[in-house]
Amino acid sequence: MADKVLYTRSKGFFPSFERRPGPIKTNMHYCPGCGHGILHKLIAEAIEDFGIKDKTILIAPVGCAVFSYYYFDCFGISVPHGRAPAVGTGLSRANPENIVLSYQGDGDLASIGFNQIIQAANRGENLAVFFVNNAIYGMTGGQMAPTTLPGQKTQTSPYGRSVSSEGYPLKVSETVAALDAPVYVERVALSTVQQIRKARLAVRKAISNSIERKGFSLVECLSGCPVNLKMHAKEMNEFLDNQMSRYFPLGVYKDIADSRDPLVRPEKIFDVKQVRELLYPVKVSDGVSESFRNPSRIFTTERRVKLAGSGGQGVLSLGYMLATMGKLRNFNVSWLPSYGPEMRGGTANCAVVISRHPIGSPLVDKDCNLLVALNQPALEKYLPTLKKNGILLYDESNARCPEDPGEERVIYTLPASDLATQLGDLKYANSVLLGAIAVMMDDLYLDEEDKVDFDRVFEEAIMECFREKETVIQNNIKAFYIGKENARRITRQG
Ligand SMILES: Cc1ncc(C[n+]2csc(CCOP(=O)(O)OP(=O)(O)O)c2C)c(N)n1
Ligand code: SF4
Ligand SMILES: [Mg+2]
Repeated sequence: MADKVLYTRSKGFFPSFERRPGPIKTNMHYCPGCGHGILHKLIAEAIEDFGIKDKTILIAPVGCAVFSYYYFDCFGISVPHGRAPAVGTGLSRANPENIVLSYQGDGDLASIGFNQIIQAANRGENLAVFFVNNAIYGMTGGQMAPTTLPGQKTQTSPYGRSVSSEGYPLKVSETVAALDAPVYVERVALSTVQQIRKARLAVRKAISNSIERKGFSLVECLSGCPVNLKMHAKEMNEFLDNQMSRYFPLGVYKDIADSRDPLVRPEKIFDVKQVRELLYPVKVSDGVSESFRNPSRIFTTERRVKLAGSGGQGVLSLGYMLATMGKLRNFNVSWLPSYGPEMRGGTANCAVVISRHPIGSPLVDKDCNLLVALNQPALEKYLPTLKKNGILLYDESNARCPEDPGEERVIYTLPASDLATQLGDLKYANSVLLGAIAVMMDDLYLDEEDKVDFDRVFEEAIMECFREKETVIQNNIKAFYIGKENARRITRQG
């Protein structure tokens, strides 16, 4: 009698899996008894049975489920912690044919990404969300999660979660179901066979809602993390079915999909002209024509500038002054500061783009035309991003001229910090460097008529940036002219 194969690998999975690297060659990425494996199987089978492999995008979170991309044979994308609802929104709106599955842990969805999921649910995005609630941060070794039970011991709550200190566990299904937009919310448990069968139906219901474009569905899965909870399989199931289910009752919290019509979103716009008209209500020139608001011949092509140094050196204001100049002379400009810990004495940088045309990207990570380096680390880090024939301007009080500056670079320098200190305050170093930028522009870009105008525009930019602080304005203008007097072009390679 021929063997009858009852269970086999779902075609929603790859034909073969990479094993987890390490000494034990048979290990998978998930620990034995982990709930993620069970949910993976339920989703993979649904993908196969619905025949949607070619239009399904599974968003892998930060957390143990990031390993999903080793297993699922559909489209996949990894996103930053908690950001699956935002990325999912983009994926589903850009192409409503996409079936977008947002797979998230409790740390990912209920902690760092809680606002994201609530907003996406409230907008009724066409997403099927699978929320794995294992009451702990599994991947990072068992820290307390927003869903950790009262009294539950974790690495970061060794005496048990105290509700008077850490508050109560977040009830995600109840919260999402209370919103108007979501169409389906159910909480299931990945424990006994009976519960897993219910989970299987819930997974299918959420995916079928997505296929029918009914909007937002969420399936919360109470799931085991036996390794971090230090339980064997039987204990783990008992924990899920008795303790977790008592706090997080299982069941359907909302199911109104049948009463909703399929979502209709605004029509997609692929026409470039139409997009431009919407994005740029003020008409800007498509090319360098007589009608351009700045009739001068300067900057016929886009100028991309990187300014970098240490926090506190005025790098961001220097970039801002430069962008203001462009703005004052009717160019399109962008100024992109890099904030964050860098503001506290580390490195600081910003990017400025000045263009006659609409600016595509404000990032200046490569093909930089001008690098202004206020210290040595900034010079070394960003020199490789400078274009061939690009211009380097550096503060020689803090940085050395590179021995090999690369292909045909034009180099300007001056001791900006020393000159500023002589002027009474190191913080004027940025305006001293602005003076050096003026020299560089005089040499390379400006004709006689423009030169006079540009001194004026530098002054106007300083005035606009330090508005109403008369002494500061005067000192910065003074610093600007000191920079102009002292800047020198030192070499041109090649
Ligand atoms: C922005 C950011 N913050 C913190 C981390 C560290 N981190 C990695 S996984 C994780 C928690 C994951 O827990 P959960 O979402 O519950 O997934 P599980 O592993 O339990 O399935 C954290 C905090 C990170 N990778 N990125
Ligand atoms: S640490 Fe926990 S959640 Fe992560 S794979 Fe292991 S059992 Fe699963
Ligand atoms: Mg977790």
